[in-house]
Amino acid sequence: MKTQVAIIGGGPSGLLLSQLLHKRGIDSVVLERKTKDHVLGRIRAGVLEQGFVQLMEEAGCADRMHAEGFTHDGALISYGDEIFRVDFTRHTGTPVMVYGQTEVTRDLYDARERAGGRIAFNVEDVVIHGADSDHPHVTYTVGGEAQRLDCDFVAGCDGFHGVSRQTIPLSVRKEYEKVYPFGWLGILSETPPVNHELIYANSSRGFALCSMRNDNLSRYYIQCSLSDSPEDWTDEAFWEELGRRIPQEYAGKLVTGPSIEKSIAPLRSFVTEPMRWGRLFLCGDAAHIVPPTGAKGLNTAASDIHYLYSGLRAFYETGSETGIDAYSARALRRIWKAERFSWWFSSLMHRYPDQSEFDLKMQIADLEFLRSNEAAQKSMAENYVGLPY
Ligand code: RFL
Ligand code: PHB
Repeated sequence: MKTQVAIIGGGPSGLLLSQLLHKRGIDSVVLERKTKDHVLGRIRAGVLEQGFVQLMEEAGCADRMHAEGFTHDGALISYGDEIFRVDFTRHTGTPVMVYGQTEVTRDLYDARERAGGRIAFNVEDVVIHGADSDHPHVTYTVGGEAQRLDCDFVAGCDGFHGVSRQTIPLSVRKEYEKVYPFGWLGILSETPPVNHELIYANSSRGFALCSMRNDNLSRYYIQCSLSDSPEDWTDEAFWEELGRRIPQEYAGKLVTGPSIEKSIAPLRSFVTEPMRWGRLFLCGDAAHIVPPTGAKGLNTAASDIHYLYSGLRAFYETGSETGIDAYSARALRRIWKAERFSWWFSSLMHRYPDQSEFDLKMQIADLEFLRSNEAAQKSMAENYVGLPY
């Protein structure tokens, strides 16, 4: 088989790139290790930046998002007995969009299928060959049968555990990592959200987040120990703990119900450099991870796709390699800022097992400053709604 761009990974990064390229007449093939249902079963991101929304518009996939998604102008932050609101729209002129990653991915799959896009599911043993040559190719198996895909470029959109990053030799690749000493236990429940905006809570019992997908679908998280497993937490225990961590006026309004999904995510900051090796480009979680506190994971994946798509478009339309040559540096400049914001917001909101009394005072002082200072809120709002591409 032959294509212009071989895309490893059929998550949101790979599908968005494939659809954007298609709109410009550039052919791609997506290779996905799992089934479509498996990809759609992952409950992940919920908050999308305006830049992401615009890319979905450009991809021709934003109609349902605009009809069913929710525009949020701000979010609440609580600590101790204090609660305050950061108004994103007042500070930046830009709201965020609350629309689940599952729905984004479904819309992208629908668009690729309508356009007759080639997506292979259940692919195994993916190997990228000749990434540092002008004629790379990818080999893989489907149902035990060996396949070969010849291409001009390879986009590694295969997430943190994929093969693309590992293809870049260790002599070229440098990795930066911070692992946090706690995880997030998340549940999805068919209950009305406790508030119409998100609540990020720093309590003496640990972090909690009240989020949502729609008027009758709530997403809640609590900081948990890394040794916990979802089975350790009954729904009752989860609701009780959540109620203890959020301000009383909201705890009293919590509508509880059975969870329809329950999972634990570890928290990690991770960046690999460079994001390009020859004709292989890394995008999204394949290249970088942020702790979910700032809602930046999928959004940084989207900015990578924007830079790569622009570079590939220029290459195919004019022959210019300037965009693809600049890809890694441009993407990383924005990623490190999102890494900083996610690290800062995580540090601000969680209780650390080894936190000294001094550390705690610093955290409270930082929260006090944010609560009372317009410039600090503006800075937070600018980062939360997304820095410019
Ligand atoms: P994905 O989604 O991991 O997709 C990669 C795809 O590649 C496939 N794959 C392979 N395919 C072929 N061959 C191989 N060898 C392969 N290896 C892997 C996988 O099966 C998969 O389908 O990466 P992508 O596309 O880069 O997307 C990244 C996002 O999924 C991720 O950054 C976000 O979900 C992070 N995230 C959030 N991001 C936000 O912007 N806003 C949020 O509100 C937000 N909340 C979250 C989050 C992530 C969370 N978890 C569980 C980590 C909340 C949580 C709890
Ligand atoms: C979510 O709704 O899943 C969500 C929202 C905000 C975050 C992280 C996750 O910071």
